[in-house]
Amino acid sequence: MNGRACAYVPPPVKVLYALVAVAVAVLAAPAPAQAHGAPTNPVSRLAACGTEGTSSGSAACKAALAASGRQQWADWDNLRLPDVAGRDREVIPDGKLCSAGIDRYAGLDLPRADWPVTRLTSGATFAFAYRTTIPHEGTFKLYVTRDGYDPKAPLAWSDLESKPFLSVEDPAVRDGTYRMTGKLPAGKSGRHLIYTIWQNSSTPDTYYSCSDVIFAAPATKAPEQPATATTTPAPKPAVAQAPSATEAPPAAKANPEPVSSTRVLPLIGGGAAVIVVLGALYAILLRRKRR
Ligand SMILES: [Cu+2]
Repeated sequence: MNGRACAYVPPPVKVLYALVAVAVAVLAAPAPAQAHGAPTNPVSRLAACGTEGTSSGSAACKAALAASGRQQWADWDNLRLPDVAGRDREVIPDGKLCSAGIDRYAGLDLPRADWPVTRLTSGATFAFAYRTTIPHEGTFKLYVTRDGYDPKAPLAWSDLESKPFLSVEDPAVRDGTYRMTGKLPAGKSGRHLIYTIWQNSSTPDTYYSCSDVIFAAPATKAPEQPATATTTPAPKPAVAQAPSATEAPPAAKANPEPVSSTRVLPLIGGGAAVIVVLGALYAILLRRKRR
């Protein structure tokens, strides 16, 4: 061998170099955000159609999965783009707002009027819920579609009102869900879409979600109308229960499970027992006084 042999690197050392190079590349790359989240009340298309939603069998979800070339959406919490930094309208083209232009979610952009829908009361105070699998810091901005919105036309940026009707920075997380209380847009009726943008401050990501809703006019009678939503089945009865549909009403926030009548009854029974005992004590006291 001649002098050039000194450049020869024995195979085990080459492997070591390669491993070091890979390790450096991995460490140098920005850490990808772990999971993530999606609106569950009003439920987003992806949360409703995903593996943790209960609408994946609906016609809309089936069509959306097919159009995305997917069997299922286990990654229902992962609709995000890096480094948008508030330039949403520049980065995401019209017609692709619901997928944020990401191919594996493309079917979410299908213009149809039978997406799983949440019924809301226009102008009411509402407890918005955004499930989080791993929390991030950031700001949620919720936009509603303008009057005259057509669910059967591709959704364009110009279909949204220019300003969010709700903007919340770092809301509290309870039971794995961001909770935001706010006023629903007033003067809305019929089918609309709520577009949620969650721009992280603790990661480079922004999350995008489309939630289909139907606004009812506020009831003129019925004071104390609770600001709850019912996620109704889109086309068929067995379909559209979102994760949110199982959430307890605001009065029972401490309890993540629905308060069933079988659990309420013992409470009532206990209350009755207390009243009986108090009544008996009172009767005894009265008797003593009379003596
Ligand atoms: Cu994440």
